[in-house]
Amino acid sequence: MDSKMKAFMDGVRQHNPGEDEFLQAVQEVVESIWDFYQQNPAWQKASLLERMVEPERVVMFRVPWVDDRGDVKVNRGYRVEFNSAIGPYKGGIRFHSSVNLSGLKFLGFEQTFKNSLTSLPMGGGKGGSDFNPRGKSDMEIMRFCQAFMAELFRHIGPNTDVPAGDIGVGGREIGYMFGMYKKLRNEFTGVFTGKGREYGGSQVRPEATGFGAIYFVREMLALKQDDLKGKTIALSGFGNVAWGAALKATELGAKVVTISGPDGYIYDAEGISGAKINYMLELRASNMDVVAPYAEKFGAQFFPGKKPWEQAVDIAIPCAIQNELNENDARMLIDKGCKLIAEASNMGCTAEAATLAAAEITFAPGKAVNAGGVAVSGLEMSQNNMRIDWTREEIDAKLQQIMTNIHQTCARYGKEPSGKINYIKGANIGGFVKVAEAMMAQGVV
Ligand code: 2IT
Repeated sequence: MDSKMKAFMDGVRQHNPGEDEFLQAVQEVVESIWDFYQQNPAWQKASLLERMVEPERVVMFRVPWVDDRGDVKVNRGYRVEFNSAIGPYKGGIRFHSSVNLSGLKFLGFEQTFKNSLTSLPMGGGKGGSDFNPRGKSDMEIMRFCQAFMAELFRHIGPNTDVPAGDIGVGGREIGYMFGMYKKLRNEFTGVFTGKGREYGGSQVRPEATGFGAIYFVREMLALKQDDLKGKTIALSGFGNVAWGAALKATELGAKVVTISGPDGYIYDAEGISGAKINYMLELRASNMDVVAPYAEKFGAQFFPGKKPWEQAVDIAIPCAIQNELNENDARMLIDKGCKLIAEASNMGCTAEAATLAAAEITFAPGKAVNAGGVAVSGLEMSQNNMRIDWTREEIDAKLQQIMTNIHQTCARYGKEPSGKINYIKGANIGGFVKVAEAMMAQGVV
C-alpha cells in the first residue's frame, strides 16, 4: 500500500474507531480510486476525499413504542445523510437487530457512489433501527413505524431526503411510515419510494433490485459471449432481492437451486421456479425469518445452520446481508466450478472473498450489481414530481438501459491491460467522478 494512502486510511481509522464495516467500505473505495485521485491536484487541495468520508449529517434518536402486551419498548433510530452533492439524500431504511451506526455509515457511503452510477440525480443516505420485526404482530409493526416517523419526519422531504425500503422494510412498513409522514406534515408528496401502486408507487419497484442484478450478470456474461441459459445459480436470502433475482433468472433460462435464511439453506435440484418463487413471499410475510418450511412443502433438501456456498454452481449471487460470503466460501465455490460471483446484497462479500473472486474468476460489487433498486426509486421520484405513471414496459426498458450503462461505466474505468474488467475499480471510479466534480463546483460546503 502506498504510504500516503496508508496515512489517509490511518486517519480515517482513528477518526472512526470500531466502525469496522464503515472502514471496510471506505478502504475498498480508497484503494480503487487512489491512483486516479492522485492525478488531480485540485481535488487534493480541496480535501475532497477527506470530505467524502465524513457524512454531512447523522441523526440518532430514541424510538419508544408500546407492544401488544402494553409494555413500553425502546429502540434506537438513525438517518445518515451522507452526501447531497448530486441530489437529495436517497437510500433505504433497515430494520434489523444488527443495525448500528457503523453499518449505516457503510451503507450511506456505498449508496452515494451507487446512486451516482445510476446517472440519476440522487445523493446518498441510509437509515434504520435495531428494531427486530421477527415475530411482531401487524399492529406492533405499525406502532413502531409511526413512532419511528414521529421523529424522522422533521429531517426528510421530497427535495431533502427520500427514504425507501431495505432489510426488514417492505411495502407494508413504507405504507405505515408514509401515512404517518403525511399526517404530521399535512401534505402528500413523494417523500418515500417503494410505495404501494395505489398511492404513487412505481411499476417494477418491488422487482427492480433482483431484475437489475440479473440484467447486470447478463451483461457480464455477454462480454464473454455467454448467456444465462442452462446456468445453475446459488442465491442467498429469501426476501425482496432474492425473489426478484429468482424470477428474472428463471425467465432467462437459468436454474436457481438455493435460497437461505438465518436458519439454514434450501437446495432444490429441480430449480426454484413458478409457484415456488411466490412461496418466498409467503415465507417473508409470516414474519418468522425461516426457510425450512420450503423443504417440507416442496420436498427439497434443507441444510440447517449452513450457507449455500458449499454447492457446485455456475454463478453465486449473495442477496441477504453484508459479509455473508467469506474467503472460505469463495474458495469452496471456485473449487467446485463457480465462474462468477455478483453481489446483490450491499458488500455481500468480505474484502478477502472479493479479492479472491476478482483474481481467479469474475466478480462484481454490490454498488454496481444492485443499483437497479435505487434506479427505479429514482424513476418513482420523477413520476411523483411530474404526477404521471409510466407503464411496466417503459420502466423495465429504462431499468435495462441503466444496468447496461452501469456495466459500460465499469468497463470504461475498470478495463485492465489484459482486457479483463476490474469491476470493483470500475464501479468505484465510475461512481466517484460525478460526485467529485459536483462537490468541486459547489465549493467548500
Ligand atoms: O440498498 C439499496 O440500494 C436500497 N435499499 C434501495 C434504496 C432506495 O432508495 O431505493
